[in-house]
Amino acid sequence: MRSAIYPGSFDPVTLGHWDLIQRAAKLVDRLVVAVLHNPAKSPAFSVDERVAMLKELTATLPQVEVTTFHGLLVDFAKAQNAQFIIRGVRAFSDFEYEFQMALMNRKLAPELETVFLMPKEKYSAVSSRFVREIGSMGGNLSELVPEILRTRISERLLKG
Ligand code: COD
Repeated sequence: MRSAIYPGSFDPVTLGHWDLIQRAAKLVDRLVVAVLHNPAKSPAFSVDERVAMLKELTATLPQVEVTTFHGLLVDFAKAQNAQFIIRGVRAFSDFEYEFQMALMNRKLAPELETVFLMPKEKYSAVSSRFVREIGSMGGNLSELVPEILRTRISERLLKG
């Protein structure tokens, strides 16, 4: 069985993440979307909120599971019997960070392969950071987050 982990902060999930999830789900038998639980950070959305949104979004994809992880990604991937880590590259600016992370993860676990996917061009400028900023100022999120989650994300960001 081909299994992959798509790890991230997903704070909150965007149309860019969703594009990647759908692409990755076509490549493997099992895709685990894994939300980092990092108590040292103060995310805009709690881990439970992020997991709930991802579960709702991926409900129509039976090969997708949503869960949380803490600690090293490679340890989690091994515990899940995954062979692949999915990461996204939007633009050249992502490349250095993603490249370093992939090489470091390879040092830690050579048997795990990082697979990079590109989103549709129209999502290449979409990021959770912009969603948080625009949403907290009441801006339109229709081009940035999945429609089924839009109201929830907008209302939550406006409330702060
Ligand atoms: N189009 C395409 N890809 C996108 C888009 C978009 N519009 N938006 C985001 N992505 C990609 C990102 O490039 C990334 O690859 C992925 O989606 C997730 O993005 P984020 O921003 O939600 O998540 P990150 O990048 O903050 O996640 C970082 C991790 C949690 C994966 C990382 O910190 C980690 O693995 N932590 C665990 C500790 C560990 O193992 N550390 C050692 C690492 S070497």
